[in-house]
Amino acid sequence: MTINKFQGRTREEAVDKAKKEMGEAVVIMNVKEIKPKGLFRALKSTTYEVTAALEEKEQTVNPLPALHAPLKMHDSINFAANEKIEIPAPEPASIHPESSHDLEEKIESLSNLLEKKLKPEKEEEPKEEEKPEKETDAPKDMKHQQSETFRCIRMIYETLLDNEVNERYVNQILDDVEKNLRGSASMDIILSNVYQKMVLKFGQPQKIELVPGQPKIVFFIGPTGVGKTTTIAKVASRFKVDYGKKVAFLTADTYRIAAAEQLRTYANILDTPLTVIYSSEEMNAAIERVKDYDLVLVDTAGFSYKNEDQRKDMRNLIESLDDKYEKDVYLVLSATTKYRDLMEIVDKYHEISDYKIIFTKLDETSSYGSLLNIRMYSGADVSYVTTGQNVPDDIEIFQSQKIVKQLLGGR
Ligand SMILES: Nc1nc2c(ncn2[C@@H]2O[C@H](COP(=O)(O)OP(=O)(O)OP(=O)(O)O)[C@@H](O)[C@H]2O)c(=O)[nH]1
Ligand SMILES: [Mg+2]
Repeated sequence: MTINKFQGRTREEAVDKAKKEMGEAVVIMNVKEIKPKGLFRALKSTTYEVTAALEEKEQTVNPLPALHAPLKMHDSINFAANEKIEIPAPEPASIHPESSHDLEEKIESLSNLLEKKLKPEKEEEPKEEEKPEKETDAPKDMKHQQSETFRCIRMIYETLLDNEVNERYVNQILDDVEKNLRGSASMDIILSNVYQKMVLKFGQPQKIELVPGQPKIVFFIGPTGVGKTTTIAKVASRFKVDYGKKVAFLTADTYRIAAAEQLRTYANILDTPLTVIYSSEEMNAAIERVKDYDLVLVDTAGFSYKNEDQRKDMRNLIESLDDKYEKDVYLVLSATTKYRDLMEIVDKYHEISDYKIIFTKLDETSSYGSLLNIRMYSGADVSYVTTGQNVPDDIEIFQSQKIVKQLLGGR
């Protein structure tokens, strides 16, 4: 299979280009609308990017241009024990390095945003009996500052609730911040405290770490249709194409007829071995055959958290992995799932194994509150997030700063 990307001013133009270059038999796999960015975006128009594939008779695998897209994954921040945010120097692979300047800008833009929200109340003409007396004295100034502090905290409280952060966690965060502030504080200080507190609550993202000299085995588990297989393809492409590692696929998803075929398509594209496994013995034997590989990604069947039999099967499979291998289990969750359901899912999947979380479909929601809720509820580390259907582009290492900024009303 050959995959290429084509751009045009309209969908049709992009599709025509694909057909001209790859022939009429080309299959359009995805159409992406690219909105102009930057200062002069009003002067630019939207373009369209088409991902087109062509199945060849001979299954030769070529290095795909689509898989050489610029690297988006990068590390986020480190935390020092004193809860100060420490921003490391950008790694060469980072294309969006965070700097302390960025952080200042974020706080400033958030504080401008809140300022605007507070303004209508500020400009309200005070009632006759509330009008300040001419001569101001220190206690009154203090009172005024305290009420400003209170209003600012209230605004943050409402913004977080609007973004579907659970009230229990909003209270927890703001109580902590209030304790730290001990009295009145400026909006910048309050915001910076809330921001830091929330970033800390999210913790450091946990990405896949390879083990020298042996394959790392990574299981992807989770409810149906959340994006496990697609995420595996994205991760595989990053490790294989961008980092030059040897990657193999196993699939234990033998429940659906098309499931193995979906992964086989990606295996063909990436020229990666795939083994379908029906038992734990087959799993260990298949891993033995790729023992000189760096990474073995195990796809599993999605199932309802209510299905006890499938939960048991999954636990048995994961537990029966030969002890000599290091494993990671990633629970894949859709950011569009209701918080109440997510709570049940994280609890039930805990019966299977400890896990790190991958949130998918961030592009399909604008309320990211459940990310924080689930992180605080489950205590599990967040690792990656996915932001669309495009393989391999739409995945990145979880960046708490980005999400916290949005939860506080920034965009
Ligand atoms: N919008 C959006 N769609 C996604 C994302 N990740 C996956 N999908 C889509 O979600 C659908 C299901 O993806 P799969 O990878 O098959 O999900 P799965 O968890 O393997 O599903 P089962 O194996 O059936 O349990 C597909 O249409 C994917 O393209 C994402 O980040 N954003
Ligand atoms: Mg799947």
